[in-house]
Amino acid sequence: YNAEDGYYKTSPYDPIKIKNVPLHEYVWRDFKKWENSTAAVCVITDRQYTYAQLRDASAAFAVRLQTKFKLFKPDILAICLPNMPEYPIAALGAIEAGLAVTTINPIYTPDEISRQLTFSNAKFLVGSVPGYAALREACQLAGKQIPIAVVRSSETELLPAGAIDFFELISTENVRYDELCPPKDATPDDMVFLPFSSGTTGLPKGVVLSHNNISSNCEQIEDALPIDSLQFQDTLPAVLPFFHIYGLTVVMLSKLGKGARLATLPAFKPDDFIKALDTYKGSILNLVPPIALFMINHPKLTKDLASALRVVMSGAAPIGQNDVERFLQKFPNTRFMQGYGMTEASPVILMTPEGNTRYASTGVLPGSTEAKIVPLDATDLKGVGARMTGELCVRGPQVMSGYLNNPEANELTFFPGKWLRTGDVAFFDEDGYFYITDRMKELIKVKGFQVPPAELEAVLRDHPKILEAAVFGIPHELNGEAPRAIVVLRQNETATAEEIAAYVAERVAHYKKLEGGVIFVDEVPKNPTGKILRKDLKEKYSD
Ligand code: AYL
Repeated sequence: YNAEDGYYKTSPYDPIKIKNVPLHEYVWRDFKKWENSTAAVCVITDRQYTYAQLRDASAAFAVRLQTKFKLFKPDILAICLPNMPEYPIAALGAIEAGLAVTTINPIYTPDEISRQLTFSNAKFLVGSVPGYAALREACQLAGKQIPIAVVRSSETELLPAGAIDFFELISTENVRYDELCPPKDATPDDMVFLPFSSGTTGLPKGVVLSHNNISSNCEQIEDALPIDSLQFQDTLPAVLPFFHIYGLTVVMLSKLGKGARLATLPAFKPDDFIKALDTYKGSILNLVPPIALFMINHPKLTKDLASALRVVMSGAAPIGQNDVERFLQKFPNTRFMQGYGMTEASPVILMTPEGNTRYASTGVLPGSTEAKIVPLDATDLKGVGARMTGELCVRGPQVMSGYLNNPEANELTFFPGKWLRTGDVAFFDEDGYFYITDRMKELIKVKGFQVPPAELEAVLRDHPKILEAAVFGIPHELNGEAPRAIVVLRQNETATAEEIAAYVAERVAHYKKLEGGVIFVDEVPKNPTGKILRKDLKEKYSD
């Protein structure tokens, strides 16, 4: 307790050490220990890289970004790739060249991609062969001429016309490593990643994460993991997309720092996923609740098939306590952990500790992290004590400096004293375990992915027949939530729900579809200043 903050919680762990080194150096810090072991293998094609190969390829890419393309700090490189072994080469190579990386969802439509290219002002793109046409179209929409390097999934796959061969850029032949110029005036507080998140309100915004933000979070994760839960050459089926902060930090960067073997999957497909557990002997697994449900319910995926699996960690969306119990009944030799966090915090804010059995809790604060619970109707910003609910606010070395070029959003997102507002409702118990009970922000989560209502509302408003629209989430058994729209048509217009849903589906990535349906109404409930009353929406139109 203190006079300014009221009650607040500190971490049960020792403080972490801030590393103050560039992120690629941090990730490669112990690389000698496992240089000849596999760093990443593709579950579909079996192509693979050892740690030495991965590191050399990244360095070669860094050299060529600088010498061939004249890219230097503070330029931004965009990666729009499904998970594959080359993903970390592109990311860590760009970072070694002194660039920052913005990560784009590879299933985005050209329109969605073009918006992120515009916001981030990216100067170089790395994409896949199947994704190349969409990238070209996105560049056109954004009015940009950006070089596009394309990763072929094999030496025999053809390079599309106009694309640069990524394999040439990472070739270690004839590369002069001494030509690499370390970025001038670099500091570990410089931006290293620019993922996008809608935060508590509005459209997606660029989240500025620094070298120290990410390496701190990796340290925090590592300290909070039970001793035997991450061993050298543990295999991690990497099915959570690397473009999202969960896949990026928790799966890719933190595990490459520890000598794990990433078994990459470009998408979630039942047979490939089972192959990663069975043939590739997946031993630790980060997942989102729908994948846990899949594992519980799929008859082919037996305990014996997953016999190598020691640790499972779920995050990015709530999972029911009974689902955790059902999971453990089917896979009794697997430890089940949970994590909670957000893009704005690199992402981990809470993790269940060693030996946890409180399955309704998302855990305790990792090292050097503090939290307070601010009552929703508070006039001051003082934290309340155990078992009182309110908005969870956090601070720590993993928290972003802010959104890129967006002082208004930053003003809304931080309380004085650098407290990040999570927009989640929570309480902590007597032992410092936190429980997330609700989400007060407008964000919808489908399979752990962000679906910002404001984005769908903008798409709907562009429809010639629509006057006004509002979007909110309704519960969905498998995906967690589904977006539902209420729509006001223009005078004398008629439309069907299917027609509106199809219009949206054409323009957004498939998980953002109006799976929760479309309801026609006479007006959208708003407050006197014209803000949509989202609580009313949920109450009135959720049935
Ligand atoms: P973003 N339980 C309930 N809600 C959650 C949880 C959880 N375990 N984790 C995330 N959320 C919701 O930026 C919550 O509303 O980051 C939060 O504000 O896409 C929002 O999702 C943030 O969404 C891990 C593994 C953290 C994953 C993550 C979350 C990354 C998602 C720690 O170990």
